Amino acid sequence: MVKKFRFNNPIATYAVVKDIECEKGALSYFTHNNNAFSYTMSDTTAVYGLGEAVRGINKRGWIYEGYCSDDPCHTEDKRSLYGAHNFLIIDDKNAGGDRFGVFFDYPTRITFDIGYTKQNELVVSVDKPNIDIYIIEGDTLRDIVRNFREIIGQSYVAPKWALGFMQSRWSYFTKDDVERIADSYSDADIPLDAIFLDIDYMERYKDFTIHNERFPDFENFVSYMKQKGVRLVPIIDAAVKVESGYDVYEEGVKNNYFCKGDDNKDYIVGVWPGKAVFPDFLNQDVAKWFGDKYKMLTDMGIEGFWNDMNEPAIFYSEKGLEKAFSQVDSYKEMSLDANTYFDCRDSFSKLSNSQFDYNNFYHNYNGKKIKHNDVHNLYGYFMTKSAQESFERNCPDKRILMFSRASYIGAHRYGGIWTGDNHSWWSHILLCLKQMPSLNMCGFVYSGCDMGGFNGNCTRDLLLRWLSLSIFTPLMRNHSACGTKDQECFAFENTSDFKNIVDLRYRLIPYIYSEYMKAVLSDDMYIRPLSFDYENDEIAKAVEDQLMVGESIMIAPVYTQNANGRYVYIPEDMIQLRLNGDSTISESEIKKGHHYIDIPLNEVVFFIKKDHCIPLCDSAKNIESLDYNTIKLYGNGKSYELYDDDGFTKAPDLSKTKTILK
Ligand code: MIG
Repeated sequence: MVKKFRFNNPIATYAVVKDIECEKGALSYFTHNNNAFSYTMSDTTAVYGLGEAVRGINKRGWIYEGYCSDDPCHTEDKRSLYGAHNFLIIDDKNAGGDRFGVFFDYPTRITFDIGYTKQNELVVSVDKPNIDIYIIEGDTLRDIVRNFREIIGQSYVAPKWALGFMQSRWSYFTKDDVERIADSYSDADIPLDAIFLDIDYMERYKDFTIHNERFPDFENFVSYMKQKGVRLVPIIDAAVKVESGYDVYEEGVKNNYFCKGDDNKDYIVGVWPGKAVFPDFLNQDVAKWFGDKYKMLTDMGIEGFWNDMNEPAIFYSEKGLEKAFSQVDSYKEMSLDANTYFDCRDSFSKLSNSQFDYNNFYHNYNGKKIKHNDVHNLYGYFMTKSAQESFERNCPDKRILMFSRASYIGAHRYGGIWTGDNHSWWSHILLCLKQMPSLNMCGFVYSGCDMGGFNGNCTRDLLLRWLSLSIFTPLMRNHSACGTKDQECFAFENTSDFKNIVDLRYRLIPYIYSEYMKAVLSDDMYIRPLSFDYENDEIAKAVEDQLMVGESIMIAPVYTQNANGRYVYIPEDMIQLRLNGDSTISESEIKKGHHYIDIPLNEVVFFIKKDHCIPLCDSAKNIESLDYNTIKLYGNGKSYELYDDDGFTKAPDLSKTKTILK
């Protein structure tokens, strides 16, 4: 069902874990010409996949790049975001055409022109044709995903508490700030499982340090907060501050653990801490060394991390800065014209994340000196791998939460991802909705976006609507940038409306955890486009703003300002569940077809498939306090297959699933 085609001499990525022999014949489906692989689509062909990307669930009509990019403005004109997820499904089966999946395993920039230059041409191109291409077949779209996921290995399993609601901000500066957030949630009676620590918990942005004035006696504070029911999740940045006396820096220098320039000296960049260096995560000794550093925090009771800035993000490099200063110097005495003025201005503004830098430092990968840009997409992936492998060694008895900003397929075995710096825009609720199923195809099941939006100011109505989507994503975290308006649920009027919806998340946990675990353990998708469940339904195929969540639920969130409801396509007779403003739930039948559904701001509506049932329990202050004895089944099915475990076990076992009858 999977065929592997090798072109020339690819650099190993370890994305695929299954041994597959290379085919001798010509590449299936595509024609190949130098650096380009082409496929002709028909008018009805749909193209799915690409994980974290802008635009539709059906990716046709734009040009994308697989190239990890630190880009804080996720508009439609962008070609790449933080992850490079080069898996596509091409589907024209209903019209008698092809249906297959294809994975382009390539560690640096790759371009997917999907009907952008020519409406019916799909052209995938690379700079150097050293590449492995996998063609994945299967009867159904879901089979194709399962067959693909089987070769890339089982997705990371998050601890159960990480399915709770989590609050973040850049930054909660002090321990008092953190405690105030927890207390305000508890005063508003809104459940909460974790609070995130952004870069300011560190001493001058140095990884694996704690700012002692802001967080005195950190270890006690971690356990004090855990007693309150809230876990703390610190950030770790990719770059290490250059500072004599700082152990991480000094050990790295001594052992040659940092990426080098072509002069074989440590390549110096500027990021949060000022001058900094990049641990060479591609080198196994470095990965082990850096991974073991997390132990300082896990020893203090920390059970989760988020890895940031690992595309890697670069503000400037010493070399780049030197160039910029001398360029600007040369403009000093000139009368700047249309060209020179903009060049002068860009000397600095184009310093960040530049090709100049990505081409100027090197890794020691499998014993070879390799230019960063040739393996660019592996950097964040190997950082996450280094962390997760250290947890296996140092915390073998429990699951540690780990999610990353940059990623490549393969990284899904070691952690989840969040979708980075979105905006508090209505259109970004919809963007998140479209990213989720595509990420599931690529193995990133534990994923979510910054609920409420990272950049910009969030309003009450936006957050309420965003919540109604995010209560269904495994990672459910409210996060926002420094300088933005307060975005915690209690920062807005009538917190009871927020409580009502967050409570629903907790009431749904028996279902969400069960479905999440079943998906992960059987290489399946937890969130799917409608077309994956209703393959022969041409209307469902075109729906881009509704999703299937787990085996039994369909959601249709509101994502427009001032709407009181929306049109929903019901692909078969279903049961409509409505969370009312007074936190009661009502059930009613709804027939196949198009319906306008009223959805007031403080209500949530979703749908249960015919002959299916879902379990809901009573809400509680956090995941650990949920009482499954309160489970009731909703829907018109007869039973539900519930998976549950202690939420920490490293050996989750689907055979423990039990049937609960209605
Ligand atoms: O350059 O750590 O995407 O979530 O709050 C910004 C500060 C660096 C980017 C992350 C964001 C985080 C922020 N970081």
